[in-house]
Amino acid sequence: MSLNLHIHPEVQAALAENRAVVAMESTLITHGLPHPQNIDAAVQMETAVRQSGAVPATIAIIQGEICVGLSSEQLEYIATRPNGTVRRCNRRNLPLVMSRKEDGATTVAGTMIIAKLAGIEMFATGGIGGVHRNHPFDVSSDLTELGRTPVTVVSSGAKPFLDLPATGEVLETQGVLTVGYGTDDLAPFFSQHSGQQTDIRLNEIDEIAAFIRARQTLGLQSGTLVTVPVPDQYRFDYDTINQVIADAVNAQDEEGIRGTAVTSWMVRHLAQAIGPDALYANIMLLCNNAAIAAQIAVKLSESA
Ligand code: PSU
Ligand code: MN
Repeated sequence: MSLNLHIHPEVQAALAENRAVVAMESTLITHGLPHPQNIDAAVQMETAVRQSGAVPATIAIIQGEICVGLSSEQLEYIATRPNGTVRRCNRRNLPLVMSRKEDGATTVAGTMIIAKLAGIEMFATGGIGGVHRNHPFDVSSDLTELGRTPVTVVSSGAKPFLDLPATGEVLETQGVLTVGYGTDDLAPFFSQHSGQQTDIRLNEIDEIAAFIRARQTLGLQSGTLVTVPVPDQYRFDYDTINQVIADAVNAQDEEGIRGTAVTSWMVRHLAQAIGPDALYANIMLLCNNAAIAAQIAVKLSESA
């Protein structure tokens, strides 16, 4: 069986001409955001990528076929599947979704694998997975994927209900440089500061692109994490949000939510606890991250 990536013609043309492309994940669409805001968010992210001069490539598995860059019909399809019918895909179950011809949404880990196969360096999302609070052995495969797949993920750090110091330690072990774009902090999703430092603060897109080039030149198989704080006007007060999250983590433990169910449960729970502003901030930070990933992709394509 040879690999057949369905690369959207616009993405294919951009890659062939060495123009900037930005990959995006689909778990965000199927599991991270409610309908119909999930479609709006995906479209707005694609628009943000275009406005910064790059071509968007949202990645999903449709009936077992790997799609890199979705048509609006394909986006609508994946965004409207009934709950529980789309499998979240990372390294371990991507082949399963292909062999069973299922629909699959790629997590950060799954999207990185496919972006690499398609030749895409830059990838924009909201928050990566990490180490769960109180469950130090529940470590998202996003972190190990960053250690073994050379793709740059631009995100607002890790999802807010995770253990950020432990997440930083695992990334260090995995050989992943964490970059704060215009900040010293590993971004904590909804707020500006986390108290958890990145490895390096870089204020210029040029500097980030130069680092990625050097990593590529060395042929390293590890990726890079660029964290971007939520734009000022949408951020939440750090103490307030932390209290909401701490309560949510307790509720999760009390209800016995474990393992792969945690992320989806938390996202729903926090949306309820924080209210509509959380969803709005989430979409705004997604678009901001998409624009920054596109700017880096443009720089990289100029220096290629
Ligand atoms: N952000 C959200 N909702 C999500 C995710 C992120 O608001 O569902 C997804 C991302 O795709 C991320 C994944 O890669 O959760 C991590 O899940 P886990 O902890 O199960 O590895
Ligand atoms: Mn997990």
